[in-house]
Amino acid sequence: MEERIKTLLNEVKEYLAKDKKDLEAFRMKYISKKGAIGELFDEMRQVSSEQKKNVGKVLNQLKQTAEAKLAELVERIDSTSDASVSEIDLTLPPIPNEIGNLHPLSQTRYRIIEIFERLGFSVADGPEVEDDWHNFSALNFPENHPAREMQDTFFVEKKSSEDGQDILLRTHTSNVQIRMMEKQKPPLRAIMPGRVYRNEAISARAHCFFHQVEGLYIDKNVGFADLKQTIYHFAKEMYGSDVKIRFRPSFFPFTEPSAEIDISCLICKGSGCNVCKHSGWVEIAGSGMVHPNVLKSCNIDPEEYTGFAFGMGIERITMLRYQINDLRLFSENDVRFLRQFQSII
Ligand code: 2NL
Repeated sequence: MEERIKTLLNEVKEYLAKDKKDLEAFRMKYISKKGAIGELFDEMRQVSSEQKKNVGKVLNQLKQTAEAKLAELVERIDSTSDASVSEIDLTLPPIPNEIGNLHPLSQTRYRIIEIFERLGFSVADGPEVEDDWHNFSALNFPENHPAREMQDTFFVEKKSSEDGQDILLRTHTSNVQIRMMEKQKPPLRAIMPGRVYRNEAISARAHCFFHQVEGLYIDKNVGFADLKQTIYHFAKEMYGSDVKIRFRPSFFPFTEPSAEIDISCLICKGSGCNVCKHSGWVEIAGSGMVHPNVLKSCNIDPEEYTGFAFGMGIERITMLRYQINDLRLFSENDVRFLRQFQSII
């Protein structure tokens, strides 16, 4: 009998219960009145008096062990009674959280927008597939201007009738300004960021598409000094307050007078390096006073209103900002390049 009790003791100690059903089975098998322990107590009556003391001792031990085991199993199963919880292994290492970041060109675009918004400029957008009028004619490009040639512009559809128009991929975002001037009366103050296309062979310095921000300010009495001060403010915000700017005479069909804008080289601070080709200056934008013919094309009276406009390449500004030397990096989607621009935004 002592042997049977010891076997039961081991069984009890090693009993595994995974749910309430197993728990009830344990209680029925060992602890209930008709269970194994109860039966052994009944049998105690037949045990000889000299053995009673020993057998009684181990039997009581079995009873206590079984009751303690039951209490332990009840507690464990109650605390994990929600089946779904027990399936989650909290000790597993977490899946790494890979945070992405804005493309460097987007970061620059947002910074440009932020600066001009605080000067009261709104942000406007327009179509990338455009007609000849909004991309060329309204901007005072003569009929035979070289920019209209196939080798410079991507044409989507050549005009099919005398009164039809060529359809093309816009070569600048000026089309958005034209559309705005056609629709709204001055004062107008807006910037137009967007993608533009040119039929160029792809290299470190040229691509068949790039990004531009153009700006337009039309009102009564807007002069060249307003253009200069606006650009100077922009340059200081973008590149730091000790930056210098300079205007060089230039030509665009849509502005008169026109000027190219340079900033003092950020890399060598004017002493000469590769970036500024040893001149101490780098070009950041083109600008000018809106040509009277452009205002007339949009039904704005050039005797009453004047305005300035400017255009800059977002790639160029980003390359200067981060010292990037190959334009192709922006469109190759190589995460080794893109991850270097991880920031809080
Ligand atoms: C450059 C030069 C420029 C403009 C863009 C403009 C637009 C209208 C009327 C007059 Cl609707 N001008 N835009 C003016 C001067 C320069 O861009 O080098 N861009 C990258």
